[in-house]
Amino acid sequence: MTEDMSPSSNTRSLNIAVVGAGLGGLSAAIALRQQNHNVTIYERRDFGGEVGASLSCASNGSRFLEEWGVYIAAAKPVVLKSLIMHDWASGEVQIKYGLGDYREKFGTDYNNFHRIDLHVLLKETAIARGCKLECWHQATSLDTEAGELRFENGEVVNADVIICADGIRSQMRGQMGITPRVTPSASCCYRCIIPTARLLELGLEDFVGNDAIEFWGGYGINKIVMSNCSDNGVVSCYCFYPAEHNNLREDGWNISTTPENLIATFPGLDPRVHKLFAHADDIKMWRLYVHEPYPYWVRGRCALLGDAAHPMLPDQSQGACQAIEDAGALGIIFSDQYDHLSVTQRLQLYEDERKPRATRVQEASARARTDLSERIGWSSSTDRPGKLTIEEVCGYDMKNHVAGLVAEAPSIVSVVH
Ligand SMILES: Cc1cc2nc3c(=O)[nH]c(=O)nc-3n(C[C@H](O)[C@H](O)[C@H](O)COP(=O)(O)OP(=O)(O)OC[C@H]3O[C@@H](n4cnc5c(N)ncnc54)[C@H](O)[C@@H]3O)c2cc1C
Ligand SMILES: *[C@@H]1O[C@H](CO)[C@@H](O)[C@H](O)[C@H]1NC(C)=O
Ligand SMILES: *[C@@H]1O[C@H](CO)[C@@H](O)[C@H](O)[C@H]1NC(C)=O
Ligand SMILES: *[C@@H]1O[C@H](CO)[C@@H](O)[C@H](O)[C@H]1NC(C)=O
Ligand SMILES: CC(=O)N[C@H]1CO[C@H](CO)[C@@H](O)[C@@H]1O
Repeated sequence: MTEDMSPSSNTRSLNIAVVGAGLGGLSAAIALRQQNHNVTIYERRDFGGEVGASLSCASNGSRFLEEWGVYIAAAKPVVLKSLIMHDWASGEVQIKYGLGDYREKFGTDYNNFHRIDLHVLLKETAIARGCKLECWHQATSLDTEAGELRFENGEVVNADVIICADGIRSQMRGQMGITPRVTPSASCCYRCIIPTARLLELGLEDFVGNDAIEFWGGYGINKIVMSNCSDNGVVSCYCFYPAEHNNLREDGWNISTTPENLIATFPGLDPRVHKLFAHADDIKMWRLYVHEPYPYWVRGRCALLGDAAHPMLPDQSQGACQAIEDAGALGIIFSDQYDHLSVTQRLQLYEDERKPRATRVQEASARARTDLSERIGWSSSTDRPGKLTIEEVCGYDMKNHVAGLVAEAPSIVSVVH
């Protein structure tokens, strides 16, 4: 496989392999397919293990979904209208921060999805657009220079570009020579869901129909984040508590606990939330880790994307949005406009475009863990210099930024790791 030195032509398509069919990998596949590349997605499993909980998608994630023509309504989002802060013990509403003019200001709705719905939608869209999806292909090794990918099942494939979107525990990252520096977070999380109908049966109508993300706590480790995420009426709760509380060594996506234990984890909390917990479904533990930013994201023909590149704490609700932005950047950079650049140059441009911003959001997510006032959207004011704001996150104009990088930094032409 030779470097792309051919003169620019409008039909030059590349063979692109994407490792991992999570939200990031599927988004990348859709964005690259949109630019007429041939895309194959390799997923280690089938899709049994998807996590049932809410996932909010701010405008600069939703913006790309709209640009790619993803039919967002099919994933039945709830359009968020406000953020509500409750007193921990009494549940009294302390602040209601309206997002009323959000679409006008930022161009799209603030969509709250049930993550399985978004996953199914992206998977179906990718396939309908002509991406190939190969399940039961667990990637095991990578030759970054040759663009060669090997799988546990013995298959070997070559590609012009390999996008490694294999999640927070990425194996491909190690194949690219990166050893993450990871520490367990002092916060751990239980998440659970409950149908709207059951809330009504329980007399918890206060939590119905608010079109809001509702918080209890958030100054210190304890924090409850509740939101309605599906027009079928599924309410999802994220419940953060000190990791030392249950001294669990176990890890994984499928560790359950009982309603009794969930209640006992949060003594003194609003009795209405305890009542909800007592009748919640699918209560699962989610261990959290802090990853320091990696030294680089790109090697040879390979690039990291999504959680594989910048795993972040969930406290800004930006993990999926940042993965979608990564995919958006690939779509721009692998468009005809930049096909005078080689694959290596384009991937370097991707890193230059994305790494500073994703790192900034990653750091702001860590700060927001024990300080709700750092959460974007919670307050859009600039009450602390350097604070990440909703304007910065949602007012980001990536196309101009990429064009600026190309214009101002001819060095991308010569960078080699
Ligand atoms: C409970 C929860 C709540 C969240 N809430 C929000 C939110 O509100 N807003 C938000 O923006 N983000 C949220 N996030 C973060 C967001 O879900 C992630 O940042 C996003 O899903 C990352 O997508 P990804 O595709 O990079 O990784 P993943 O979704 O982890 O996907 C990786 C995929 O790669 C596959 N894979 C792994 N290894 C291999 C291999 N070797 N070969 C082949 N395939 C492989 C996996 O099976 C998986 O399908 C939340 C995350 C969790 C867990
Ligand atoms: C992409 O796929 C089409 C149709 O299968 C094929 O004609 C074309 O050669 C492929 N492009 C590359 C770069 O392999
Ligand atoms: C999760 O665990 C439950 C038992 O607690 C089991 O029935 C289920 O099959 C598991 N799911 C997955 C995807 O492993
Ligand atoms: C969630 O939103 C849907 C549609 O907007 C609505 O029908 C349902 O009652 C809401 N549930 C709650 C708990 O707010
Ligand atoms: C990359 C991207 O979608 N940027 C948009 C973010 O939102 C602002 C405000 O709507 C737009 O102007 C940007 O184009």
